[in-house]
Parts: sequence; C-alpha cells; structure tokens
Amino acid sequence: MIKSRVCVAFIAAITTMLIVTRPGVAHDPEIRIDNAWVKGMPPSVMNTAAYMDVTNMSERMITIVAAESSVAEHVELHTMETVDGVMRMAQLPSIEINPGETVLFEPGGLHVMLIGLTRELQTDGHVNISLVLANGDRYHTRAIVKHPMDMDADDKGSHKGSHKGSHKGSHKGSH
Ligand SMILES: [Cu+2]
Repeated sequence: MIKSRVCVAFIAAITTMLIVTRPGVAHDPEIRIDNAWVKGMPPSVMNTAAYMDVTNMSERMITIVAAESSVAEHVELHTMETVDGVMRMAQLPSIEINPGETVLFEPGGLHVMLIGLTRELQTDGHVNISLVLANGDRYHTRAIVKHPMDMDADDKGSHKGSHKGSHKGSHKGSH
C-alpha cells in the first residue's frame, strides 16, 4: 500500500518535471515567430518597436493578447493608423490570426511597442520577446537589434513624432 503510494508520487513528480522542463508550451506549437528584430535607438531614446512574422500553425484562430520583454517597463501591441491624414500609433487589445495565416509586424504597421527601455540596446545584440496567447501560452523569440541607420528605406521614420514626440530625433545623430 505504502509502496504503491510512493510509486504514484514518484510518477507524479516525473510527470511534473517533464511538463516543467518543456519550454513554454506543453503541446504542438500553435504559432511560429520568424525574422524578429528591434529598431535600435540612440541611448537618449527610451522607446522602440519590435517587428516579426507570426504564423498560425494550428487549425483554429489564435489570439495574441499581450507581449512581454525584460528590456522594457511596458510592452504593448500597437498598430499604425491614419487620423485626419496624420499617421499615429494606436494600442490594440489583441491580434487575431486565422489558421495558416502569417501576420507581419513591420514598420508602418503592427509592432510590439517597447516603452521605457531598461537597458541600452546594442546593435546586433538580442532582445527576448514573448507573445502571450489567449489560452495563456507564451512563445519566445530572440529579436536582433538593428542599427538606427540600417532600417529599410520604406520606413522613412513613420514613428517620428508619435507617442508625444518620444521618437523625435531617432533618426538624428548617426554613430
Ligand atoms: Cu507603437
């Protein structure tokens, strides 16, 4: 009797270990994150944005409800919208992705907003970013930091002046 109880406890412990040691998610991955990168900023700029491709690998719609990163005090899901001819950022409560669909987080569109950077981002360094799904699963990615002058030509500083001017000067002063 005691023996079988010990055995059950042992199996339970092993099972717990297996679940805990699996990184993040205990079933087939629902999303895949590719090409993650962060816009590098001069040290004086406290906010920046991260971009990536997110593919829904599952057969049902998934919902991203939050993003997390240790390099910023606040992390938000943002998009760009045009109001009265002026492009500005808007926070999104969630982002839905249909089965098989890839949603692009890219300059001028969806982005993960990193607000209040807690450390300086080194060009070619990495930033850990997690996406949180509605079911509580977290998916981690390592985003590479691009130099501020190294951005795609089509970016054209679309963030400039938004967020109450916090991005102002982000394209000034190349190193
Ligand atoms: Cu933003």
